[in-house]
Amino acid sequence: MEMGKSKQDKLSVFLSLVLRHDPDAAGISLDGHGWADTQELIAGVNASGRKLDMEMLEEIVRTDEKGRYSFNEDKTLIRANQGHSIPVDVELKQAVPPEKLYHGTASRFMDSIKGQGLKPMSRLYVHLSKDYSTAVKVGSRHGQPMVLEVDAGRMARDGAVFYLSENGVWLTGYVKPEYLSIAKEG
Ligand code: HQG
Repeated sequence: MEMGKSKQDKLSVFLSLVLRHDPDAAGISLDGHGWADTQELIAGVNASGRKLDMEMLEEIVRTDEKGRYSFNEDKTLIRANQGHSIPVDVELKQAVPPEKLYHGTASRFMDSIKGQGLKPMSRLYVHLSKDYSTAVKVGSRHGQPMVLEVDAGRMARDGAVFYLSENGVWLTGYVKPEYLSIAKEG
């Protein structure tokens, strides 16, 4: 069945909620690695009053603009690749970061960030992007965007651990203020 783009976006927002933050919203649970049973998820989404079948779900996983979701090999399980607030281990791969990474935030958070550094807030990790333009988009979700440059290379040499998610988001536990500066546009 063909899905309109906006219908697909709405479903994807709900899937993000269920697979990252609140599986109970679809009456399901996730295992320790963040996996949901695909058929249970489909049934749960339908029971919540939304329409979803396997074909639609496959289309969402295949075409999601950020590659947010993955199936296991035989598609019996599905999970979000990153972004969780509930404590699951999605088997993130540790990786050596580039010298500079970027974090998009809103100007109203800047004073607090300057004082406290970047904290994961409600999520498991601080989310970082490899390019400035992605960070602008992330920041715009919260208000007047502000982009911070993170001295990731130096952080890593100082012992910080970084992960690269399946969909290309860089993650780390916390960024001290000493590694942060205001990014120059580019
Ligand atoms: C801010 C989206 C005050 C932080 C995006 C951010 C991303 C502080 C907000 C992913 C702070 C948390 C994650 C401090 C951090 N004081 N504010 N000390 N430390 N903050 O949504 O990074 O579309 O949890 O700057 O593309 O905005 O969902 O994190 O503004 O990859 O797939 O606290 O979500 O992806 O906000 O976004 P969030 P985020 P999806």
